[in-house]
Amino acid sequence: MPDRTKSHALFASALQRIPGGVNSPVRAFRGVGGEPFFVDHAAGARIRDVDGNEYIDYVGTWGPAILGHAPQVVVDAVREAARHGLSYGIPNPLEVEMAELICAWVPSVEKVRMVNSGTEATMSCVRLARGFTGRDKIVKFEGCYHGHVDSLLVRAGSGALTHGRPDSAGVPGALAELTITLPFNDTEALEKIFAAHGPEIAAIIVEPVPANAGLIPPLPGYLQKLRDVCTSHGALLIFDEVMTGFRVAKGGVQELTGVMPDLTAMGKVIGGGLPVGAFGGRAEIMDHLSPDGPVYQAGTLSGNPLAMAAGLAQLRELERTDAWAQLEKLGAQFEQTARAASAAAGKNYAFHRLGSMFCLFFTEEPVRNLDEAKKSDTAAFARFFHHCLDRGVYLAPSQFETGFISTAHTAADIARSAEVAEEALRRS
Ligand code: HOZ
Repeated sequence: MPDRTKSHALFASALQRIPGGVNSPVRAFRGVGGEPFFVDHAAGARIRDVDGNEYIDYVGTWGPAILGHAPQVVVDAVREAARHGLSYGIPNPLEVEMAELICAWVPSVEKVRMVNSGTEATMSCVRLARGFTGRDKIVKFEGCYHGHVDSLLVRAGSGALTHGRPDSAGVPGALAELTITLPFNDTEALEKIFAAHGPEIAAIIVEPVPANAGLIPPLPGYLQKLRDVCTSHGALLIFDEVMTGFRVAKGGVQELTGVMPDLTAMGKVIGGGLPVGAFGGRAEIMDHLSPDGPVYQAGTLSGNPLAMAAGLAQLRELERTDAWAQLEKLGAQFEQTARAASAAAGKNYAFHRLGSMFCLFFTEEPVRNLDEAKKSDTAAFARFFHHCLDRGVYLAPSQFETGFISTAHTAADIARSAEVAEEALRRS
């Protein structure tokens, strides 16, 4: 096992002053046991800890690092923007550029507002949907995670699921009661709930490809079904494309499937590694926002010039290099080697991939929803995770997360990772 003395000491200090020693629970390694490492440096596909251990990184800061860590073009853009000032609290030209780019790329978005995180984006979508429709109930899906929004921390995925708290304490029962949860990919359950509560439902919010209970593709026609149900009952369809947006295609899942939501929440890749989110949709709905409309939403740092510069630089680089084609190629190689490694280790585990996003479920049964994802052998996953980490391959520290490939990963990185994974699978 690599020496992680300095990380251990830092974690001991962190535990004294930061709850759980981390600023976001998924970093705490509770789903796999042990302690997180502390980062000294990250560049390209590699991350180095404070003890000098180096890892091929498939977490990519949970999605944003699509060009790898600290791409020169983004670092240069941030440096240049900083020469002009750090925050203005009054409009700057980069906000207009970003809004125009988003509206050009994301098919359903006619107007957009910038925020500082994916959580703010989904929270604002929910409030806007309620304000626009005059209805209170929201439908979400078991295992979908939309950030730590009160109304959405009900049967939630990601860290809430990993740590066994899908329903957070501190969310008033009266609010949670307005959130209806359904199993993903279950058309019958969907129809039943709309038959019973249709006129009260403001919106369905969904990750069009759920990526916070592992990665779970929608069954053919399911997203269109969500669209149709919303349309016929006067509810809005909200796509949470915080993880998939700008990653699986220039215009996200909506571009790939042709299914158009009314509102879209965005984040991660859009910020180039700085704290950025956005939400947008049909102009008629977005115009309900203050100062034009009655739905209030605001932010001191929203549209921050450094964040806009970083995001624009990253998005333009993706377009310039047609990165999505490269990511698909790398993803296909990753899938082929991962499946081969799994078979060689005598495990016929479910492997899901969408472009550069992937998940290996430690179950040989099909995974179409949260209950099926939970059949995974999480103890075997934990052994697998640590074996990989100790040999220099860093995967998300939970079975219920998704891995990310960046354009900085090479064929050699992927081949090496597959070797490590095969050995880890044999032992797990
Ligand atoms: N949304 C991220 C992946 N599930 C996790 C980010 C976090 O909670 O820190």
